[in-house]
Amino acid sequence: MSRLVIVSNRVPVPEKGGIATPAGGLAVALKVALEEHGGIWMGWSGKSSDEHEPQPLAQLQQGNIVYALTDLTDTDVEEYYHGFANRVLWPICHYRLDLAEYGRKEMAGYFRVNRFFAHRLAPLVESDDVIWVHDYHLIPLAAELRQMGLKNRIGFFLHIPWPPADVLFTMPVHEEIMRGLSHYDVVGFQTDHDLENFVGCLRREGIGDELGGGRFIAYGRIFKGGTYAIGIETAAFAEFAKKASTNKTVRKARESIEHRSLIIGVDRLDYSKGITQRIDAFERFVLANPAQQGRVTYLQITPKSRSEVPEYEAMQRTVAEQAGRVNGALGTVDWVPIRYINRSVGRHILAGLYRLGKVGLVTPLRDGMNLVAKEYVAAQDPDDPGVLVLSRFAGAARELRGALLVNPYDIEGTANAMARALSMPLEERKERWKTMMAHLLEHDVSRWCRDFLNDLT
Ligand code: ADQ
Repeated sequence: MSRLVIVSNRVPVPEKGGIATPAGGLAVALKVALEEHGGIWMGWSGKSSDEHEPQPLAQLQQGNIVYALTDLTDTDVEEYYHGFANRVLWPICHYRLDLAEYGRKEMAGYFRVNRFFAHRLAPLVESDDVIWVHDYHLIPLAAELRQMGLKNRIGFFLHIPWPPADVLFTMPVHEEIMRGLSHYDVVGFQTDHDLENFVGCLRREGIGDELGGGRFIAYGRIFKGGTYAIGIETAAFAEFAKKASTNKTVRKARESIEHRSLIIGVDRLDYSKGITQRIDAFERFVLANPAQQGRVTYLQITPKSRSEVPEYEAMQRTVAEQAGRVNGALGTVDWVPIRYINRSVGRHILAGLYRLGKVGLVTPLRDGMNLVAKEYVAAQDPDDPGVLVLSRFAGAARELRGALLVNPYDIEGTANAMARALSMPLEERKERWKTMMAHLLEHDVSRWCRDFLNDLT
């Protein structure tokens, strides 16, 4: 394969000695692919100013990889990033049309910034480079690059869900979004449900159809559409978790839990993650199982995300108040039922904490994949694995058949699953874990990357 050009909204620029933390498997896998082929990783620098003309593209060379970062103007960030990407596409793709806020300015800003990205990227691209665009911020990028005459292979991968036609079509510019996708050579989704929804969108308004063999036609263009479930760096993460048991923070956590069983939840603070429903379910579980009072600790680690957005600030307060209320109602002088932590923790510590958890609670209302579910499984002790309680609305539920699947809207059902998980016999836990781990080892993030690039090239 010739050079690879990756484009994503944000870029994990390496710090001295490695990639900036927190470095998820995704950053690592893409960096490996870039090192193999040489190339460019382009995106927003995260900086903005009130200047009309942003600074020239900053380029940082590391071995055979160039990191190319562009600043944006304050207006761009407000309209493209906060406005359209996060207040329209994010809620719509998570089936929350009640939360979508349409504004003509924001929609125009989204397409304008994509055009701007294309103009900054095009001069760096050579004719046989392969371009891989990531996620919902950049759907119209291929159309803009084609407009400028680029004939390169261009692929797109959507990390979040793709909604059904009735949800997508509430968005005034859905037609432009669908048209934008048709300019790629490969359009990748996380699961078969997302792909089905996409086909439904094509057919509903007679925009296009499936041609068979994974090929699609829309707006007169033929492209490939497929599912590429993203994975984690399974073997490395398992090793991480094993070693983390000697880590000071992990040891302290283990000691502080004492004889209690640990239930663990780890999520970015976002309404899609179902955190308030989960706390309700935990409260229900404790009330319905008096024998568990004082014998279980629920640790919820939730770093702030997008904290500059007022809705997220409000969400943070709501969750903190809710955890406080449950602790006040159920706690005793020597037992705090919920420990709520509002910050990011290092990956090795996270791995160690997952391993301490008898139950991993991953109950998003809707999620493209959910890597936490996969990390929890990979971190378990094979001789005494914990149980994954997983929302059926996470993409990961299509693969992790050994999990206890729940409907996160059904508070009582989720509470019952917690009780079942905590009382599950060792043999059953091992059996369930083994099937999930075997799957994750085979379908890790490197394979995801290879599969997508094979189809694209
Ligand atoms: P996210 O919505 O961010 O990703 P997820 O897949 O769970 O969701 O990934 C979160 C990552 O952040 C995990 O690797 C996790 O370890 C890490 N993380 C979470 N809380 C942390 C904390 N407190 N400290 C440190 N690290 C923490 C989007 C989509 C998902 C999709 C991914 C990848 O929304 O559905 O799975 O992209 O495609």
